[in-house]
Amino acid sequence: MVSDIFDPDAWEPVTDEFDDITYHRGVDVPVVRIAFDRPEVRNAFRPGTVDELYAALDHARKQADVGCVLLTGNGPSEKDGGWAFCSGGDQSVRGGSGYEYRDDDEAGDEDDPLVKEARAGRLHVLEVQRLIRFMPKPVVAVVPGWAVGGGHSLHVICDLTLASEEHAKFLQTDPDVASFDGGFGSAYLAKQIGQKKAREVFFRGKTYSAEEAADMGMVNEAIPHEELEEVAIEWADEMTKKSPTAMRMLKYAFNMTDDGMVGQQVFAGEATRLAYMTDEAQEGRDAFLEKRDPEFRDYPWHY
Ligand code: S0N
Repeated sequence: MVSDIFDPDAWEPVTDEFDDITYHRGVDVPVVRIAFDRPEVRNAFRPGTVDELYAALDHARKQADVGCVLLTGNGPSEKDGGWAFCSGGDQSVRGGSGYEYRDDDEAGDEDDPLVKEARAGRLHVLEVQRLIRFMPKPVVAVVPGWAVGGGHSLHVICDLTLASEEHAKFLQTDPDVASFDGGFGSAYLAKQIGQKKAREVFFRGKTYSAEEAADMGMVNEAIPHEELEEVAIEWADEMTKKSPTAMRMLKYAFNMTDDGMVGQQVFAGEATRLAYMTDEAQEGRDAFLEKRDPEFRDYPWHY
C-alpha cells in the first residue's frame, strides 16, 4: 500500500527501483506523483532519500509529456497512524559536516557511487530545492501531515501547496536542532508571508494548522484529508491543459525577481529558445552554413 489516500486506479508506477520514495505517473492526467516513503520516521530524508528524490525530479523535468509534479508523503505510519509530508533531515544519520550514512544503514551500499558522494556530507537537499525552483513546470506540495524543518522548506519552494485540513501541520524546528536554511526556506518564506510572520515561524517554532498556513499565505488551500490527492489531481488536470510555453515563462517570470542574474539567465534561456524557432533565427543559421551574409533586412523591427 502506497498511502491511505492514494487512488491506485489514477496512477501507474514509473519505477519500483527506489527504496525511500515512490514514483508514479498519472493514468489520465499528464502529472507525476513523487512521494517520501518513510512514514515510520515522519518521512525524514536521509542522503539516499535525497539522491532518489533528485533522480525522480530530474526524470520528471525531462518528460516532455508531463506538465506537473506532485510532491507528497506516503502514510500513515503503521506504528502510530501519524501522517507526514516530510520531517526534514533524518537526525539519526546527521554527521559532523551534514548528513551521513550510519554503518547499519540498509540504503548505504558501500559500492554505490551515490552513497560515497552523500557520505561527503553535502547539504544536497539544497540541490533538490534548486531543481524544484527551476523545474519548467509547476511543482505542487501535497501535504498530508507534518511539514517540518527541511520538509517545511521543501513545501515553501514548491509553486503551490495543498494541505490536509485535519492532519497537516507546519513547523520550523531548524534552530532547535542547530540547523538553519538561510536561503529559500527562510528568505523566500518571508516573501510569502511577510518578515514578521516568517521570523515568528523560525524564532518561536510554533505549529500551524493548514487553515492558519492558508491564512498566512504559505498554503493555497486546506482540503479535507480524504479528498487531498483527488483535489491535487484536479489542480494538475487544470494546469496541464494550459499552454506549456506560457506556464514555463510565467514560472520563470515569477522566479526572476528573487533569483538575480540566475533568474534572468533562466528566463532569457527560454526567450532564446523561442527566438530560435523563428524564421529570422533560422536565416542566421542558414547564412552561416551557406557561407553568405544574412538577409536580416527582410525581417520586421516589431513595435
Ligand atoms: C515531526 C515531529 C514534529 C512529529 O512529532 P510526532 O507526531 O509527535 O511524532 P514523533 O513520535 O516525534 O516521531 C515519530 C517517529 O519518527 C521519528 N522522526 C521524526 N522526525 C524525524 C527526523 N527528522 N529524523 C529522524 N527521526 C525522526 C521519531 O524519532 C519517532 O521515531 P520513534 O517512534 O522510533 O521514536 C517530530 O518528530 C519532530 O520534531 N521531528 C524532528 C524534526 C526536525 O527537527 N527535523 C530536522 C530539521 N532540520 C532539517 O531538516 C535540516 C534541513 C537541511 O537538511 C538543511 C537545509 C538547508 C541548510 C542546512 C540544512 C542542514 O542540514 O542543516
